Amino acid sequence: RSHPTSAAQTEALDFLTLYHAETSTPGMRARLAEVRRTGHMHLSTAELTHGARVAWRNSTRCVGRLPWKTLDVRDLRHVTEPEEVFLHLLSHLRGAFNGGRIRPTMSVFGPGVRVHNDQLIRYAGYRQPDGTVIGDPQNADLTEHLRRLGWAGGPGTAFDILPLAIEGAGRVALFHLPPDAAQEVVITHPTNPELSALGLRWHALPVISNMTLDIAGQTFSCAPFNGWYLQTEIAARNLADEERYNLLPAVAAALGLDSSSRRSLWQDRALLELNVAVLHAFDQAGVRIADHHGVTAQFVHFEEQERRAGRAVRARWSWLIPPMSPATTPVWRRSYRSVEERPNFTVQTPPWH
Ligand code: HEM
Ligand code: NRG
Repeated sequence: RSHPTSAAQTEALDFLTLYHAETSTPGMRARLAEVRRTGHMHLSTAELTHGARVAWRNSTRCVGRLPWKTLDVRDLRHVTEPEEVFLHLLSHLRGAFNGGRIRPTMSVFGPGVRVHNDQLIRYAGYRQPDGTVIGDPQNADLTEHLRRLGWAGGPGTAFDILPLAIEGAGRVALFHLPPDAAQEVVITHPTNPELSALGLRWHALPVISNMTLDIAGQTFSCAPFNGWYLQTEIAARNLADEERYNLLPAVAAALGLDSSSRRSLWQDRALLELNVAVLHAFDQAGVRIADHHGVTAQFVHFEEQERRAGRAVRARWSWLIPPMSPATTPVWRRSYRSVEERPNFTVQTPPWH
């Protein structure tokens, strides 16, 4: 006989229906009956894999969703000890980097596991007595949290890679990334040696590690994932924002621009050349990176593909438009409904809150 259906069970049955319909896997009736009869469900690796891909497909803030079916999912739900988690994160980083031919990858760990860092590769932000920050100001709270957990601090450059705080089996432990796992690209400009001499760099992989994956009513608190960067993320925000690296004045000086009048548009010129430099440097290094014209054109293809599959595309327009020249991209003239569907990801509250 069947148990009464709870909200969690409805989620489970809905997901199994979607899984069998979208993957043409036989045996749906038996699987649904089994879950109804036993009242719980263990996701198979195939179900977990499809669920993770659909979570990416449903990510309303992601403009890079066209290749959602190619996500490589590593089923590590049996792994809960921090030392073991770390070793698997190293193999994730190496396999995803893949010599620069980046592979979208996700690792799903067992219950109770959590990474305190919001991304696997992040730069320290050291608060100074005068209120300024050396490094990435966005990571100042994380940096202080890691210090409280026992980290002695790094050499003090603007680009010190932070250790990882991994929680699992009821403990928190710190781990240091070897250079080959935390690949970086030195930012050079194709024609301006002064800009190249600024000593800028960025990490090759964005590996988001502070989002909970929700599939079929089950949550996975450690499921770090990566694709490749879009150059505006690095050049128009991380290096340019006043409350991040705030480098537009230094870039303008390197370009010899007159920054005494805002109406010379020196900020816009500096921004443009910094974006040119990031694309040039990643291309030279053979590390995959998207540009905002290509990725938005791909997003339009994604919309067409989804329409052909009979699905509605949900999106947040304000996240899809790039932070430079947005009106030159096809997304500018389109509009979207921002409904959150499941499977999906949700942001965790930082452990120091
Ligand atoms: C957000 C691009 C792969 C899930 C974003 C954003 C960009 C982007 C530009 C906005 C980030 C921001 O404004 O801070 C890309 C590109 C990818 C890619 C070029 C290359 C393959 C992925 C993958 C996943 C994913 C593999 C998950 C499996 C998300 C999510 C967000 C997001 C959940 C929202 C993050 C947040 O709330 O901070 N993506 N993405 N993306 N992407 Fe993607
Ligand atoms: N803006 C953030 C990264 C957010 C996600 N972006 C991606 N995701 N490209 C930054 O570090 O600049 N991805 O999975 O590829």
